Amino acid sequence: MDFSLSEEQIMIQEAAREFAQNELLPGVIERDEAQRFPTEQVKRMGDLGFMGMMVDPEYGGSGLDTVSYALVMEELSKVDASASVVVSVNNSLVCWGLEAYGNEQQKQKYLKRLAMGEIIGAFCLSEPEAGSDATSQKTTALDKGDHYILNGTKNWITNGNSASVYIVMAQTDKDKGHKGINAFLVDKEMPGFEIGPKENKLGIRGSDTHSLNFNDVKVPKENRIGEDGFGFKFAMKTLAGGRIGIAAQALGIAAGAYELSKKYAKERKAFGTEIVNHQAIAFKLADMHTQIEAARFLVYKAAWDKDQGNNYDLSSAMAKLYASQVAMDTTIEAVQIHGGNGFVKDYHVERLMRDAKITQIYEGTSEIQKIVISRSITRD
Ligand code: COS
Repeated sequence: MDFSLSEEQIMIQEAAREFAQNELLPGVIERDEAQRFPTEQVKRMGDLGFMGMMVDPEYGGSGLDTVSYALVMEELSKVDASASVVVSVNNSLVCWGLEAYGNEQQKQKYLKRLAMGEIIGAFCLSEPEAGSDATSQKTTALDKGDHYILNGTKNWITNGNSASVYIVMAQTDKDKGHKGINAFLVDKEMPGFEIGPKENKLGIRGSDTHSLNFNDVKVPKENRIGEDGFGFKFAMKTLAGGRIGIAAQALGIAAGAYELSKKYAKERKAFGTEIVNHQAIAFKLADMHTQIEAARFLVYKAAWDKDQGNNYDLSSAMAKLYASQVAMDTTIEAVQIHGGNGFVKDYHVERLMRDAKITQIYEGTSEIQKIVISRSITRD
């Protein structure tokens, strides 16, 4: 067993840390307040190779492993989870799904530009009545020979307006249940495709989350991913990898809040000494550090499983379940350690606390992760 990172992984981790400090930190509070998408920062992350980290260089990607991707997600999320979710969706849900299951023509047309960060993508599974219950897709895709006609609504779509290409799951044959679902590549310009209102959110306010409407959108058959009826499996396989990205995001949020708290505790004085000298504070830091380290091992193990070609449904679900709980617990304690200062925007921890909550909800709620875990461990 070897817990050390390779030289290349350490270099990538440092590059992400530096970028987060120098280019994400300035303006992060204002972007959160104004719900402003980090357009310039996303462009820079494309230049740094963060938008298509695991994609083969043949398709414009960085050709890196999943552990490197998790390290980058962790570092970015310590500072700005609104920017890191853009990275996560583009890498795990869009680029990975397309590279793994798209055909050559689709990869040439979409993957290269996505992986280089020239355009960004969105993944559209959730609906007003199909969040956790993802097989209940109401969006329809009627087969019309050489094309499909899409109708319906998608909800809570990350990169909702900033994306150029959307992977959309829709029901083609209702009688076949989940085996009648397909996944499609939909261009923003396709007639009948409408971006709905932007959501006003508790956290990750810099990311743009929208509902989407499809009104008789004509999608050529060549834009279907995989065989007829592969859409639900496609979504599940893709989400399993996505959960590693979100688990790493949760880990980063927790680690960011912990680092700020440790620094603050060494500076802030109360009762004649730095507050770190009071056990009430020091023990909180001890718990945070221990829980973060445990979350880190689960996240890296899930990433490693994926890199080894092992099944990672279980490890990614455990990593997301645990890391998101640690993110929530740690950020609440971080606000407590900061006291009155923790409750105001300038100290960052209240934002990290708000951002932590979504990691227990998107890409499968904690309750869904428990379904995946319990089914997996009781299968035999
Ligand atoms: N990989 C491949 N196939 C998978 C899979 C996975 N990780 N998970 C499920 N499937 C397959 C099953 O094998 C089944 O196919 P078969 O009938 O051919 O065996 C099919 O998908 C349906 O699975 P299941 O019967 O388990 O469906 P359920 O309705 O019970 O739901 C859960 C399964 C709950 C796991 C699924 O609906 C889910 O993950 N929901 C959450 C969705 C989500 O993350 N939403 C967030 C949207 S993105 S922000």
